[in-house]
Amino acid sequence: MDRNLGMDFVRATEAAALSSGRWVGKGDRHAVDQAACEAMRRTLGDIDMKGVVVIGEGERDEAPMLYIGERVGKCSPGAPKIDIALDPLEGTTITAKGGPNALAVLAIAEQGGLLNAPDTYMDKIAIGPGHAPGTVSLAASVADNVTALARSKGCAPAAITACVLDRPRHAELIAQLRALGCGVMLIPDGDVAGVIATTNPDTGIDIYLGQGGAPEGVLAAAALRCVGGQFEGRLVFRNEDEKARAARVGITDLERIYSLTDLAKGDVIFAATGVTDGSLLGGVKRRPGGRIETHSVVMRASSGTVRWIHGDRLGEPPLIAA
Ligand code: FBP
Repeated sequence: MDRNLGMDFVRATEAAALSSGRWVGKGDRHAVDQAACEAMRRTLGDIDMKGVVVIGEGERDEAPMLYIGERVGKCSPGAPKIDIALDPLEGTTITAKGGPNALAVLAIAEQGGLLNAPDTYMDKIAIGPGHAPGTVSLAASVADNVTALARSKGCAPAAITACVLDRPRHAELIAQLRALGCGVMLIPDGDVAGVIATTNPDTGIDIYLGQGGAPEGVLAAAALRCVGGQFEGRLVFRNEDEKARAARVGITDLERIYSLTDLAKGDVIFAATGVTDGSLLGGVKRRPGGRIETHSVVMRASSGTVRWIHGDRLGEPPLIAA
């Protein structure tokens, strides 16, 4: 990518956040998701690129827009070919309930740079930067990973705090962590923010563990490619239909453990805008007098640049029906 497209793409996450931000706490999952999708799609259409959605709202027959394989952008001659992984609203339920850590998020790479992950679960493990390569791995036990991380941090295993999605499937994992004396921060949703939280000492989160969406795994890996840290993912298949989804995107090794660069390689750009307040970004704030504040971040792997953008606009963007 010769041109830094980051600022173009952060406009797309900002548009999605502004639109879905109108629906925070209103209990309507469908409306909030639709508002985010429509706004992101419209903004992507204004970017001069030949874009292909490789991770999106679902397969073509199940998603009306931003489906896997959809072509987006102005597509003028000579425009760069870009693969896009997106989630216009990461945390639909959170937003509908007015909870924390909902994000509009996307990652881009040159053609072939992002794993075309099927819509299945993924086992994930992530830690922040500053540790020897391979400090943690999905191939190791929970106890070995926590012990290795504690050794690298120069603390006791009991001083480690893990972030885990609050789901019944994680009961055994949580019990193992608590048996080691670890703190367990349970999040209701939003594991992209949970993974990225490991890179920010202010969050107090040392390690992310557990099963979440595979598409969200690719998005989180793209962010870690830019800011540093370690991540591994392994797809989880619950039935034959999910295996068929993997086959359709060319995945044959169903046991494979994916490294950070297997998931997001080359010159990756990651952009996100907060919808509700969270550990990564503040949410959309509509102020008296018609001012609207947004908080975004855009990062690029090749330069290591991280730009924090505090947006302040007067007046609403055009209303998109939801
Ligand atoms: P949505 O944006 O689709 O609501 O996803 C939120 C999320 O919590 C992700 O962050 C996470 O990866 C996934 O759902 C976990 O799935 P499940 O809710 O089925 O456990």
